[in-house]
Amino acid sequence: MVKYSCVATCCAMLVFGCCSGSKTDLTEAALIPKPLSVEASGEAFLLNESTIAYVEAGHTDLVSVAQRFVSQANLATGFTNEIQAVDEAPESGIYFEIPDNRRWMNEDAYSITVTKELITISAPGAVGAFNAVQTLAQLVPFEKTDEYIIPTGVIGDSPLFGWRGAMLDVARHFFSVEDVKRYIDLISYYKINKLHLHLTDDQGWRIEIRSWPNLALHGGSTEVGGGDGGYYTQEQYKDIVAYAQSRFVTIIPEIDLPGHINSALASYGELNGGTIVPEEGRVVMSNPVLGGKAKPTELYTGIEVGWSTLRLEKPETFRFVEDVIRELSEMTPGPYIHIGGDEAHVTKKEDYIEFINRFSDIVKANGKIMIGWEEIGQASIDGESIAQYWNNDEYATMASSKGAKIIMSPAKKVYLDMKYDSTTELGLNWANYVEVDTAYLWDPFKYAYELEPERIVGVEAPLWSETIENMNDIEFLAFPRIIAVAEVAWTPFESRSWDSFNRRLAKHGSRMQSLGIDYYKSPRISWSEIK
Ligand code: TNX
Repeated sequence: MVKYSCVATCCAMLVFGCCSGSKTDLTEAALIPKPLSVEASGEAFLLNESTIAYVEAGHTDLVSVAQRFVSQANLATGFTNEIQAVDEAPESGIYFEIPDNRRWMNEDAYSITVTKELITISAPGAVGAFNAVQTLAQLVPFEKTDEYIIPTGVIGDSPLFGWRGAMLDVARHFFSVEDVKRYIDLISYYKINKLHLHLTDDQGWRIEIRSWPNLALHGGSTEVGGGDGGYYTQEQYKDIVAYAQSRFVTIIPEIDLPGHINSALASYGELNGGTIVPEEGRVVMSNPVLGGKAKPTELYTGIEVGWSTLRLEKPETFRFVEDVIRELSEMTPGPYIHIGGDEAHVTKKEDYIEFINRFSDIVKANGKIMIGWEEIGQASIDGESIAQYWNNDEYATMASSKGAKIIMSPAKKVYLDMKYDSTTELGLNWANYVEVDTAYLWDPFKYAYELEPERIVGVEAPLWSETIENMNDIEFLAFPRIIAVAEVAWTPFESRSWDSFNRRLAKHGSRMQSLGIDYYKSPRISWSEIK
């Protein structure tokens, strides 16, 4: 009897202990991506309406980071916390500092120290402080509650990769400035810091180029399925870039060359290098051999790939490329220009190599770093260029052996346009079905064995838009897989486990719901365990 009641009491204590304790146990917090180190001290900091966010005086860039915390926490709490600059650490509240006596692993690193009275966010600069804000925002309970308890302890954090990317294809279907901004918000919550915009493809040209106005006006006038399409004016593009910058996200613009180019060939026939119309199987070539009137192609609204090409031998082609890269470089403060380079199946191999070599010179002349899909490994690229692995080990290995850096976007793992399983309505499945665990369970350094690990600079998850038309579709295919990829890019493989990720992601279900994210309720995640 005695024995029994003891067991019962102990069980009750364990259960009670676990649940009341978990709120004040920092190591139990569902943080994604998983930080480098978390130590708990078992007490509670109470966030309320009168909590003040202090910023170390003299660091104006920290003020906007503190503002981001206040507005993100507001989504959960409804509070409008005040921000003040101070000369030294306060006794209570939230304090943002850039200490000059500490060494950091990189600019993304940060630490958060939570005591009962004070939360101190330390970082080498605004980027690290912004990352800290994303972690802290995940510590603020998302469900409405009387007490916003933040567990005490210390988090020390730094990412595996500086390149934690997402790609959005705005060419196959066009997405509004508002949609792109929302995507930036959602990915930045998970510390993704690069947004690659696939701005042009056979079906649409989505960026205003003032020296070649017909590209956007005509080339942007439709999309897959024959809808209205659209394009960003230069002002709108700059607005997207500035919005991204305020979330510490770098925009990487892609102009896909020399294939995937029909929207330009339909706008300016003189660029046409002999394009095979997919449905009809006939070759359309403008300016055949000895002159003749330039003949633009028809606009295209299907989803075949690899059938269009620029014309190498015409001077107009490089005038076009120079003008486009120049205008794009002028409106892009970030250091990168992506020139595509994929699936140029109707470009002769020697022409392809010459194209890429010349693009590389043009990008460099504009002071930018060239990125291209893995196929650019065939050209004379060097250590300054970046190749984006997607499907072919051989091309990527050629790039890495020439010294190029590599971004890992294996289609079988991180293509967000792949169906989750055979029942998923949206998406394609040419590479794989990609469930959440498939997107999570891989090591970027070991995925392609021939690649030299030291060349790998990051991970990026592309979302191609052949089958998606609106923001809900984007969210359904991206979430929650993009969250898995965010952790793959931030946390070393050895420190990750599917069970832990599954448990933490389950708790992000209510958070995604509150943010209005139309996410896929994967049966592989234990959503029912949400407390
Ligand atoms: C391959 S990945 C492509 C895209 C398609 C995608 C569809 C790559 C560099 N090219 O043109 O949209 O597959 O999954």
